[in-house]
Amino acid sequence: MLLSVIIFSCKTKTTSDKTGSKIVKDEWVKPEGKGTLLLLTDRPPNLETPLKYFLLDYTPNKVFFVRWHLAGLPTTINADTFRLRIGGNVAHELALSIADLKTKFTRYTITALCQCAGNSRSFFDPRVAGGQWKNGAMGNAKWTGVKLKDILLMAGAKAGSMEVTFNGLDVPPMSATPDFVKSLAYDHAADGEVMIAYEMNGEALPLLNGYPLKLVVPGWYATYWVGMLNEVQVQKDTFNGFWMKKAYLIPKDIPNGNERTDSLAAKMEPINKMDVRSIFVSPEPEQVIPLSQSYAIQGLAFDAGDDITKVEISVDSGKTWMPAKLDADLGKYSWRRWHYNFIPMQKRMYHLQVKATNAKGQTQPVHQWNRSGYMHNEIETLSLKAE
Ligand SMILES: Nc1nc2c(c(=O)[nH]1)N[C@H]1C(S)=C(S)[C@@H](COP(=O)(O)O)O[C@H]1N2
Ligand SMILES: [Mo]
Repeated sequence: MLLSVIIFSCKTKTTSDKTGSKIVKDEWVKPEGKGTLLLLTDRPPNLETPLKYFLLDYTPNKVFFVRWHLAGLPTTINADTFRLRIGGNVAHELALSIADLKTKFTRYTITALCQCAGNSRSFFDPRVAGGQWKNGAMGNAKWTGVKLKDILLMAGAKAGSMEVTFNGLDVPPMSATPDFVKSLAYDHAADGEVMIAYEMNGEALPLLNGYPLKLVVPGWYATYWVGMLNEVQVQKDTFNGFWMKKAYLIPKDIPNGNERTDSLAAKMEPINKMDVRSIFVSPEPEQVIPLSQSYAIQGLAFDAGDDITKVEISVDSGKTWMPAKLDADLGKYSWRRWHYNFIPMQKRMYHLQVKATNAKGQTQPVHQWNRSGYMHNEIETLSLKAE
């Protein structure tokens, strides 16, 4: 299997609006084995899913977003010689082939949303450095593979182990950048939900999404979903790697990871569960909708798996809220589609807002910000013209 990111439009197209200010147009790419995606960076590949695909329950593999930190990605992976190695604080080290995973363990499938911690970073005010994602750094899929718990059992993970670490085949291009290694608390890793997927949506994973194996951590931000996973180490003690202790930190114990530009949080902790969010998917901003007719506004709501109970729409800047209809429930770790039949009665601009609430009563803030641009979940506004 070969990897090559072919950019068919790599010029940044700029035009000017009436005021003369520069408008940067989207750039598109079609890497080998994938569909057309929005380009953020090509080395390493960081590619965003176009919003229109979020009208589907599951995000097709071909247009599933792509996010890598290190430019050293293997361009070929031999499925026959590939081994997943399990070691560290275990009774028996294992080297499992893909065939071993498929035949020696119980097959397990779960639907779960994979959302980058930095999804929607471009909407932070003030702006935050990092990948300027819109809402497309996420996707919903059916993941099939093996429960990590079953693998830890076969390896005879020793009692009292503190954590489990995960490493993939990608390597730093320069020795200055630390290798991408993530960790989970041992009890979390062995909870029977965390799994190693060899299929997404019933097919092998695309190379750019972590072929042949990806760790799936339902409800947690995608930074933990280590792709091209080839090494699992059971750790006796706490793991102190760069990607756990220096990167991917959020303000500690503060709802929605919120902090203020003029008083940054004093204590930080590793990012973990996804916060509650809802977004608009259709129509797209500034679209014209017909007057005095019912128009279906559609979107998505999701959280860490605590059950979205309510999605509400406001057309008066949040003074009053009306319930949207929740569509099919695809599982607690899935996103939930919703729709709202909107009948605009006046010829004017409407500013719709959407807000989700979960079974724990957690909901979305009016304003949210943090220094790293993570967990974006402030209430979204969609401006539409009725005529
Ligand atoms: N090996 C490896 N796994 C990784 C990463 C990485 O850089 N290397 N990035 C993580 C991050 S931050 C995200 S958002 C998801 C993205 O998964 P995708 O590329 O399949 O969309 O992969 C995660 N797993
Ligand atoms: Mo991410």
